[in-house]
Amino acid sequence: MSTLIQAPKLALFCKVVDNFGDIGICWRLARQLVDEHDIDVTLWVDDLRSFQRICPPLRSDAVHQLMAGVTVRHWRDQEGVFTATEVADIVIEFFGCDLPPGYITAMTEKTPQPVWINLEGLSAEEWVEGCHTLSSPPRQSLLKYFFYPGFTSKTGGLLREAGLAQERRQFQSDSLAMAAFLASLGVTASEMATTKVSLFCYPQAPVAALLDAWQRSAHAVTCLVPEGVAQAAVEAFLAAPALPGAVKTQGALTVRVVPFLAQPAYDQLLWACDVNFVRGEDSFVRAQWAGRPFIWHIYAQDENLHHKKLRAFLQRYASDLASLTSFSLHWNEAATMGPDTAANISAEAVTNWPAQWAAFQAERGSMSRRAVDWEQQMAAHGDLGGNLLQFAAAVRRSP
Ligand code: TRH
Repeated sequence: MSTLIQAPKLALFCKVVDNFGDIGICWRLARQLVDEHDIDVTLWVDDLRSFQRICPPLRSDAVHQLMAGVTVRHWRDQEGVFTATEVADIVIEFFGCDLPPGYITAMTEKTPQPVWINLEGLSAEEWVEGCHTLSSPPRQSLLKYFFYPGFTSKTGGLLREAGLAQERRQFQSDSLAMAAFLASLGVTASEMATTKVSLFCYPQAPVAALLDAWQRSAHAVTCLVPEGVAQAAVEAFLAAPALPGAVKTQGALTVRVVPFLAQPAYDQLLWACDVNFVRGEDSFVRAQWAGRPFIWHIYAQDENLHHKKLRAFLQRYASDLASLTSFSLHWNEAATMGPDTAANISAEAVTNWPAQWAAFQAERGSMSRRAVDWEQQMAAHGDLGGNLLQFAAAVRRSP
């Protein structure tokens, strides 16, 4: 329980731009604030169907529901009149989503005024440190603060539950539990003995070329892919619909489609696999808590801005891991023409994927050691939820 703030109310506003990361992050943060800090959290979210994919017990037709101690409100429009008493003590807008104007007006009427925070996206770039906790000019007498997750002590840190490392270590040291989990996804005993890879990426990833390389790999690979991920390439390999349970072995590769999992089970998938392909923001961070080598498919931005972000992360994480850097750059089609060029040509056309995979496999031991060091290094910065509450408490105390 936080000693800095006495059970405050916190409202978290989430607009789902696309996919699952927006709600994935907000849901994780909301639960942690309830579980570990005893905060009274209301999560406003505009897309309950996407939410339900990562949290199956959620009702997608409920305007108002309680889930895991979090009040979930369906944020249907920008209309609505709110009173000051309905306004939370801490108001978080995720990724700069526009709060309902009526809510902002009510925020101005509340005494003391709430702490208003814009929770930003994750980046390893250096400028983040300079912008973290800055405020914008007052709007209707309210200041809004920008809070940046990040990888250094001058940022807000990363989302990480207090008991996570222990839970993961326990799971990974219990071979029966891991085998039971994999078996529940249909993984056979012989597949368990192979290099198990989970695959989560955007549709443009060069999956077909990698599947081809794995077929020719010296060691057997089992690729576990949640339903709906890399669908075109997976269906081409399977020559069948990519539905849960679909499986095919060709050469050294078995591809097995697993259900799209609830968020906690997805963590277990990352813990149970030897290598994880992740994407976006939340699965990318979860892979960092899995203690396993991982490859990040970054969310694409205009003018290849994401290549800069990818390089910034690799610089921090993998400066001494050549094969990880090379594989990651090729996977993101960022390898060919040097930094920041718009004229990037398709990496799929030029990448020698069998050689990339062989080099990656050879360096896996160093990557696993790096994963352990990195986790400790990141833990020293605290965690995003705790840091956010400390910051809010400091703002409330300031004159
Ligand atoms: O789904 P993402 O691509 O999400 C986002 C959004 O696109 C967002 O707009 C963008 O800003 C952000 O990426 C960078 O990837 P992400 O962030 O990894 O979120 C996926 C969530 O889905 C994460 O919480 C894990 C969860 N998940 C499951 O719960 N079960 C599964 O089977 C899988 C594959 C993922």
